[in-house]
Amino acid sequence: MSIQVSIIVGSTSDAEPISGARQTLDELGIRYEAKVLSAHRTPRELVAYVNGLSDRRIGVVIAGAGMSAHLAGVVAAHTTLPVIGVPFVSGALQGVDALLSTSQMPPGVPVACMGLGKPGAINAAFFAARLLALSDARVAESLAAVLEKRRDKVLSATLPDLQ
Ligand code: RP5
Repeated sequence: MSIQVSIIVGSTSDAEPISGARQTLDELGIRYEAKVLSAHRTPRELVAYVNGLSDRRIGVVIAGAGMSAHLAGVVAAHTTLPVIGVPFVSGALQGVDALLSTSQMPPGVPVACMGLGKPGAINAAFFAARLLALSDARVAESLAAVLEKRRDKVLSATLPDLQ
């Protein structure tokens, strides 16, 4: 099974929130590689890595960053692969800055912006699975199985007794 998703984060300090995407891709049986590359601190290395992605048959990029968060936008500017951006909570503005810069891309350079932090990272993995499932029956089956498990969990849940 080949690597289908590239995950890029701007810093090692993003390890906790992006773990949501990694765990979910593991659960879905989708192989990925994870890189730390920054739009600001390692711009040349980021672009060199992104330029090599489509030749490697990688289908989707998940890019997560906090603060002014130009990562997903810069990735989208250098590839025509679908790019899913995840804004992380950090710094004085607690993610509002990252949310706005990830979502407000100019026309022609789309980034699919998820919600903030770990829940957004989990949804990034599910969104990547939906994209891959369009042309990969194995991913479609595994996505359906994971969603069915989650459905069963909700249906078998009960509220705790009142104290
Ligand atoms: C962004 O700035 C990173 O993605 C991270 O979320 C934030 C802070 O980075 P560090 O200063 O912790 O490396 O580029």
